Amino acid sequence: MKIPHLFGRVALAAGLLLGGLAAQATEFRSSDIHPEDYPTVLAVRHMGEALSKATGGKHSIKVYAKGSLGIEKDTIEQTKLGAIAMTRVNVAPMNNICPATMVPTMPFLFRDKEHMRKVLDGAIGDEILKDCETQGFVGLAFYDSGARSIYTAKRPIKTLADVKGLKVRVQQSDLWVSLLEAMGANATPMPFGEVYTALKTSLVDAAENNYPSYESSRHFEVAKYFNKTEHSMAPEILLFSKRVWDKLSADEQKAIRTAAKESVVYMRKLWDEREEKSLAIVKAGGAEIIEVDKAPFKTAMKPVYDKFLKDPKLQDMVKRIDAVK
Ligand code: GTR
Repeated sequence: MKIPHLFGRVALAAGLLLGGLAAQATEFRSSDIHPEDYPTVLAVRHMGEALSKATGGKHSIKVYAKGSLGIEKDTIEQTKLGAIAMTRVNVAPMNNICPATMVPTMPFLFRDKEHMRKVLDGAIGDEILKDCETQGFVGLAFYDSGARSIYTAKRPIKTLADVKGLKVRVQQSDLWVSLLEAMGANATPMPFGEVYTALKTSLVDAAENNYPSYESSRHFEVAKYFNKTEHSMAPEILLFSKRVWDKLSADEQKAIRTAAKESVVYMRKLWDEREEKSLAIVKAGGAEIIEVDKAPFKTAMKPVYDKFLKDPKLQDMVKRIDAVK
């Protein structure tokens, strides 16, 4: 083939670069329950921009924030069906679907934020993401979700005995129900969007979350004792529909994976800033931050490990996570 002038050559090069990409331009829909300024929403937007750049404007992502596409359980289902391309959820509602996601949910598993990031960035993180594939999801990345602590409406928690009999809202996951039951609580699963009213009307006595969610949801207005149990660092997960994925070319898939991984770096910066900012906001709003002796809580978690990590592969994963220095 004869290429007459420079413009032709450049066009050909660009064509080869995008050669694998499907002819159809697509705006992938992605869901999130959090508001527009939440780190997860901003990170997926950032990913969309990177994807758009990498594909010469052909592919982009539109983030539907504030739960406009539904609660996490439903958006997971819609993603599986291919009705929406992507969803950003916590690993918790994936626990019943994809067993490996139970591992990073486990109580007191990660020593700290650095340990968690190192594990999830490495081969173990990839194994967990891959485990979701058999269930119709391509796991693209994990995002930070900090440490979750129990916040209470009427009285603080200082010891494990203080949790006994408390009605605590949990995420929609069997593991989460057991986790709070093992602390002696009465666990009540419900979608995140219902928690404010549930706390306000005393349908529940408590809930548990990280600082940014405690702040952005205004839960601190109705449950002012933030008791630092820091019982789980269950991360966020970014899932792509396998149905949609399988229709894409290898180049497109690569562009999506790369943009997702890049967004993790961006997200972590936003997350660290937001944790600090949220803490300041809730304190100014009257929240009391309470130190808790965590040792008895840790001991109480043994039945949760016994019940949910029966599979030797998952037990081995926990050991490998412990060994990551
Ligand atoms: C938040 C998380 C959400 C959701 C929520 C909840 O920290 O970002 O995806 O899991 O907690 O408690 O339902």
